[in-house]
Amino acid sequence: MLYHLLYPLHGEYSFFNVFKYITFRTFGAGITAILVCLLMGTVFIKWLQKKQIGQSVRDDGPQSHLSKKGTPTMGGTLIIFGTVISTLLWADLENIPVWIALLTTVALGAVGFVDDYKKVIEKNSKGLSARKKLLFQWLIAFAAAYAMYIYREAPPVLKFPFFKEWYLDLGWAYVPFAALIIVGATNAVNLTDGLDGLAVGSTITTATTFLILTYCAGHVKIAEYLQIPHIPSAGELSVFLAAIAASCLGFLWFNAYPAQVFMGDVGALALGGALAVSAIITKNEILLAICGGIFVIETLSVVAQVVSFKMTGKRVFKMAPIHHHFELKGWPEPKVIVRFWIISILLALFTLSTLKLR
Ligand code: 57M
Repeated sequence: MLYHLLYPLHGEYSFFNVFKYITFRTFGAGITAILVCLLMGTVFIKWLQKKQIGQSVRDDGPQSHLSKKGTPTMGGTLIIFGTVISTLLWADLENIPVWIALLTTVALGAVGFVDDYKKVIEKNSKGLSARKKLLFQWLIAFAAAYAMYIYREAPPVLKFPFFKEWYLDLGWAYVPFAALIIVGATNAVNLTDGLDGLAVGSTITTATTFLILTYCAGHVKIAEYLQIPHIPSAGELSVFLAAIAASCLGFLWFNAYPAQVFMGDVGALALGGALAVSAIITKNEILLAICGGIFVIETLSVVAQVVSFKMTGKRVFKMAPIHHHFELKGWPEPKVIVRFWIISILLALFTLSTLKLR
């Protein structure tokens, strides 16, 4: 909004010329988002406690989690609020990718909100049935994928890191493929959100990496130099991703061990959607799997555990997702969290290195 209000005045007030620059507005969105979350966090948590919007903890999980019962949850609404406010304030609101990313994030967040609401407020432990939850996720994912197909600024191909000349022409199959990425990412973040700050920390490294990737993709000279697909409108996504990363950073202040609040499905589903759309628009689907490797490892650990148990009756891990396996091995929760963050940071650095290693 500020871009549309203030940039036109740069003739009279030359300072407002800065609103033309994505970098300036990216910093503005980041600062706004972290301030909104930090300033509203304490009040929001107190409100959640007053309304008794507390987490119920399953008794078949690690015993150390039983003490977490009653921790305020649905804190993800704060992340979404910080993201929406900052993006609407600082982004170019005529940019289609920003609207696709924002609406997908909010829509998936709404599915998570209903699930959380049923579980926590209506005390219905099942929440939204898995079938309904998946149906709404697929509907939103297909809508986002179709919008990205219609408004695409590059051929519907799957690009590969390192091998710039390789690509897989998906044609119309791009739509179901992109939808699969969105549904996969949203559930992967959801599964990962099982330790204090684990999911939000890994989202911060991934969103920050994609902030850089989207800026490069949107910059004609940088994209040409790095030999990556130039997606003219993608640069504006760095404003949205700064809002996401900074909102998560503000939320982490309260979600850090021992957590005062959990993000809930409202946050986990929203964040997965935000990362997936940003990756698809810049043709970095494979880089998302690398940079968001923690989310992939967590999901694969569940698949391996369930398949192994079904086929052999034996478990691969002490408990899945894999963060519980390390807890049951005796690692204190903070050690599991920080070590997973370290892996996330290393994967983010490796992802950025592929820009030059093409
Ligand atoms: C999402 N939710 C956390 C919190 C958070 C198929 C199976 C793998 C599904 C999986 C599952 O239920 N996943 C749901 C994970 C839950 O966190 C809430 O959920 C929101 C995210 N969606 O925001 O509101 C618990 O996680 C802990 N937590 C923290 N700090 C945080 O910042 O400590 C969350 C956020 C919270 C809290 O204890 O209550 C969760 O774990 O449910 N199931 C599982 O993950 C279960 N694994 C399992 O059943 N493994 C089996 C098979 C199915 C693979 C096996 O290994 O044989 C584990 N989770 C629980 N109990 N709760 C273990 C059993």
